Amino acid sequence: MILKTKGDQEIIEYLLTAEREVREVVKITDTYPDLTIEKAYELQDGLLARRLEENQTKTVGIKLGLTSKAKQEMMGVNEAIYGYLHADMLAYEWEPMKRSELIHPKAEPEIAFFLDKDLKGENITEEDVLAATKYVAPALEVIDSRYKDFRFTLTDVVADNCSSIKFVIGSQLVSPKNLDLGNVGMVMSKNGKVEQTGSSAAVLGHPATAIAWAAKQLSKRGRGFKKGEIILSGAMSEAISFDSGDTIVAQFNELGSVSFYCE
Ligand code: OOG
Repeated sequence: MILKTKGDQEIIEYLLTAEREVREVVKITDTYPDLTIEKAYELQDGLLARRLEENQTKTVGIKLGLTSKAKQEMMGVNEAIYGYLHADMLAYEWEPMKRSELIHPKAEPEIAFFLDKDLKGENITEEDVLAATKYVAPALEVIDSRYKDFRFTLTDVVADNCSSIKFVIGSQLVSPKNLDLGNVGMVMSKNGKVEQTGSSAAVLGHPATAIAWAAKQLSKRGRGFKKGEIILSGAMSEAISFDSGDTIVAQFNELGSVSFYCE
């Protein structure tokens, strides 16, 4: 599907239809090469509103993306991004993920933060982030860019809600006070074979630094993180592709593991 020059609402429908029909589409900057990052976040908001309405769901948190050098290099960009998590993206370890609902999925290992305080303002520090965090947990994010061959520019991916589609949280919740969050090792395997290793240090040096960065970005738009929200702090390694029949496991030091099976 190729986008002809159209208004914002048509761009939003174009991306929503790609997701709904489970098919990849030509990236929007092929039609709108001058799309700015501000405009891309506006489109993301528009898409969010439509998706919440269409799926009768609600926002449960925020995901950060491109927070690691590995991911930035993989995508040829040098900036982090954020998007929204909806309740219907939450998947469970015990429930097979349906390959038929996904275009070309990839899994990313991340640390999830559960907030028990609001976090808002342009001067939020790493300490503020940790003080507002009740628990952290191991997580796998499934990304499924709506764009052909998973290729896009920064503005394309922001408009597409940062490729989000699903996320799985492991069962072990740990207080951030009880571990060195800046140095959590991780091994991700597919069907028992190690595919990626990484560290939370890859996430802008420390995942709380990435969240403080996002708090600043959100505050520019009069927003912030809210008590009760889940934050996915960004991939700790490169993403891996998976297909039906695959089991993905990410094992984290001190945080335990998280896994899913794709049917
Ligand atoms: C963009 C989203 C990347 C992360 O944690 O780096 C992301 C993509 O690679 O499709 O979620």
